[in-house]
Amino acid sequence: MSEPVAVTQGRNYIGGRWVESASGRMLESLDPATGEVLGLVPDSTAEDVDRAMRAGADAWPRWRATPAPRRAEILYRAAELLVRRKEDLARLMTREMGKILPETRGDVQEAIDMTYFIAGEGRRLHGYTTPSEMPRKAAYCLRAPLGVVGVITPWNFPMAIPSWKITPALVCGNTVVFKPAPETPLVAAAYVALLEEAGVPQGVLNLVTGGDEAGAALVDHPGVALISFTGSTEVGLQVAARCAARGVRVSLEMGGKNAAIVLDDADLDLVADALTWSAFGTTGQRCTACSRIVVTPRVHDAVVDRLAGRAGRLRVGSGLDAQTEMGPLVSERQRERVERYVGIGHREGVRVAVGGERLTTAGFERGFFYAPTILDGVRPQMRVAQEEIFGPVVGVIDCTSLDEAFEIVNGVRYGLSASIFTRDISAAMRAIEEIRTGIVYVNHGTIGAEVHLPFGGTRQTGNGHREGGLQVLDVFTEWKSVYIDYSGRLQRAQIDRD
Ligand code: UN1
Repeated sequence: MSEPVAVTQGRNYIGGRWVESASGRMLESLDPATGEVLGLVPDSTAEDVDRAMRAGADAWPRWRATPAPRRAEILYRAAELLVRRKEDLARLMTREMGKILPETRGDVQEAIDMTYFIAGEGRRLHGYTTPSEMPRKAAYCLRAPLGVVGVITPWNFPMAIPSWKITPALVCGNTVVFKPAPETPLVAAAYVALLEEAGVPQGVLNLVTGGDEAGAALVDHPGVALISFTGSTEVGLQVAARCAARGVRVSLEMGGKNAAIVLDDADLDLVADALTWSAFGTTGQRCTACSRIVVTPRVHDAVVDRLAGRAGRLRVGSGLDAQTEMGPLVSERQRERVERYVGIGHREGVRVAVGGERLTTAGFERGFFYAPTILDGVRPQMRVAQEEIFGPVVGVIDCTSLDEAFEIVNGVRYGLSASIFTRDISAAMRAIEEIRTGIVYVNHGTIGAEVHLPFGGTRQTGNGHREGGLQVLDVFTEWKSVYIDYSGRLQRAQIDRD
């Protein structure tokens, strides 16, 4: 038996205490499979955010002075607690977010992987030494923390994505104010409670739940050193503009419109497995989800038939049921968005190969279910081929050459992930070269990034930063270059050359 999850409902966590919102206003957290209310959490205001920011600022000097290997010890303990509580956390996550249990276990596992990986940085955090151009002068550079950082996360990976941001922020010596998505505050609270139990000192990590008001107050707070944001491109660009106006650093992970190319020589059984998972895993609510399949005419019908067969047979239902293969959308709002896009597709002249409707059969009445949907006859410039839908909808687009396929894949404003299915090594190598996304897969779908490689995208998927990998350290630290002159005289760089 695993231990019970220490979920703290209905409170913010500020300065080491679980406290009410100053306003007393609350938000509901719903189970998307049943519509049932799971909890009430503070709908925080600017005042709550300000308290959390002050707590973070007060805690910073001590945390910054704590040696990084000691900071990392707390993270190792957190990883061990995550391992022990994995099943309970996954169940809570399935209830609050809707995705099926194997996937919520994967989400917790991703947090475990990230926490172990980044805790290792406590004994590395490498800078480098390098010769100076002058004699008797030492030169090296090191990483310095930023201060109090603001972390704003989405609901689709309620534990993995917070861990991608919070664990590197902490190991690097920053303090954190964490504002999770309003759809998944209970998982966020459970995660923060676990970090508290692991020994994160008071004020080093603060949680404020809420919606737009809390998010805006964090972005606009004069004390915030960095905003690390994952969410929609629309909101992310506003965050970036507000931060730019004050010269605040910002790291953005935003939308995707990920494509898979299927060539004539592809293994079509593998394609069916991989793309069913990529398009309908997490009910299509991944920023890496496959939402365009670019096919050659010879395999077009075979790909559509196989995928439509698989999609039509997917068992849709509560994520807690072991038989279920696809859960609900996270909210009625997301379901309406999917419906709107399928309507747009109809007007643009696509053919619905399978799905294209809400599921309202017995047992589905109150949940936010939608059928796995394949749109055929999609053309590259259609809105359904250009805009992120974030649901279980994938469009099939024809191409007649490899170059045209690359043009289609690259012809969107996003650049997160892409894949190619082929046995031809030259075609695969050309895809790696020509596709302008942050992640490229060969003979694999578009989802499934691992924590120790950089994660992020080009163009409007991001702003050049990467999470995961060692690259994430560049988000949460500032480089400091150090020169120590022990010659005992003035040596002018670039001028005194003899
Ligand atoms: C996201 O959808 O925001 O590569 C993250 C993947 C997962 C992470 C997705 N490891 O699909």
